[in-house]
Amino acid sequence: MARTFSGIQPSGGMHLGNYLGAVRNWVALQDKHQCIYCVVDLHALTTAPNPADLRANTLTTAGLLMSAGIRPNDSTLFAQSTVGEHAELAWMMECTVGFGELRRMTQFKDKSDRTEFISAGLFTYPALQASDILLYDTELVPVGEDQRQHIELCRDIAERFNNRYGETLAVPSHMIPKAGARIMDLQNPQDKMSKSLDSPGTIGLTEDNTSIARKFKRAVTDSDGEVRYDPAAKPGVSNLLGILAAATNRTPEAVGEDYSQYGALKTDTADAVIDLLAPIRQSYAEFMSDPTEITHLLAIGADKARVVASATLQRAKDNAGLILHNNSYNNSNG
Ligand code: AQP
Repeated sequence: MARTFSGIQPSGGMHLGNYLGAVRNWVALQDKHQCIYCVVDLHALTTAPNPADLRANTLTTAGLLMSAGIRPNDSTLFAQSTVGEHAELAWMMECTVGFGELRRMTQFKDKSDRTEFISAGLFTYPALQASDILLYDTELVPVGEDQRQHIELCRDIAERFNNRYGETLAVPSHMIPKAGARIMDLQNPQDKMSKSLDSPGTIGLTEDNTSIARKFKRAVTDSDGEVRYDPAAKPGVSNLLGILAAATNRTPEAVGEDYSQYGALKTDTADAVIDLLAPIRQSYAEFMSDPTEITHLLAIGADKARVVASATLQRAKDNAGLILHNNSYNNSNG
C-alpha cells in the first residue's frame, strides 16, 4: 500500500486554508493509503513560541485533526519531537542540501521579513522537513501550494543522498489539490491565510457561525462590481470563488458564472463554509473534553512511527559510513 506523510505546525489555531489545502486530503487518503500524520512541534520552535502555548497548541492541533476525520487507529498520528529520529536524520539532510538552495526558499524570505530574530532553524527548516518525509519511505505528500517548493527540494535532497551513498531514500511526490490549494486572507487577499498572522481575515476551524458570516460579509473585494475568477486582477473576489469552489467541489470559473453580485457570493460562501466546519467544531468539543486521551493516542502513534523511522535512519547512517553500535558489541562482550 502506498505510503503518505504530511505534517502541520502547532503554531496557532488551524484555519480554513489548512483544511482545504491539506487536511481534507489527508482524511480522504486514509481509505487508500498507509498514512502517517505529524504535528511538527520542532518546526514550530523556529519562531520561539511561549512553551505553554506550544504544548497546548500541539494537543489542540492533534484534537482538531481527529475532529476533522483523522482516525488514529487507521493512520499514525504523533508529535514530531517524540520520535528522535527526525532531528537525527535532519543533520544528515543539512549536510546534503546546499546553502544556495535554502536561500532560494520563498517561505524563508517571507518569514524572515516578518521577524526580528531570524533563527538558523528557520533557515534550515526544509532540511528537517525532508527528514520528516524521507524517514517514512513516503510516496505521496499532500500539501497546499505554499509547500510545493519545499517538497521539490526534498526530492532533490533524496536524489543527491542516493547518488552519494547508493539507493537509500524513497523519492516522494507532492499532491496539491486543484481547488483550495492557496486560500488567501479575507482582509488582505494578496497574503495567504496564515495561523501566525493573527489577522481578522483568518477563518479558524472552530469559529462560530456568526463570526464566520460576519468575516465573509466584511471580506475585501474591489470596486468594479464584476464577478470573475482572475486572481491577479481581482484577488478578493477570486479568493471567495476559490473557497466556494473548494467547499462545493466545483471549479472557481464555474462558480463565478452563477453570480453577478458580490453580496450573494459572500453569503453563499459563508453558508458553504459554515456547513463544512460545523461538524468539525462539534466533534472538537467532544475530543477536548478528555485531553489525556489525546496524549495517550499521540504516544501510541509515536511508537508506531518509531518502528519505521529507526529502520530508515539506521540504513541512512550505515550507507553514509557512520558507525552503528548494535547488539553484537554487547553480545561479544557480555
Ligand atoms: N492559506 C493556505 N491555503 C491552502 N493551504 C494552506 N496551508 C497552509 N496555509 C494554507 C497548508 O496547510 C498545511 C499545514 O501548514 P503548516 O502548519 O505546515 O504551515 P504553513 O504552511 O506555514 O501554514 P500557516 O498556517 O500559514 O502557518 P504559519 O503561520 O505558522 O506559517 C500545509 O500543507 C500547507 O501547505
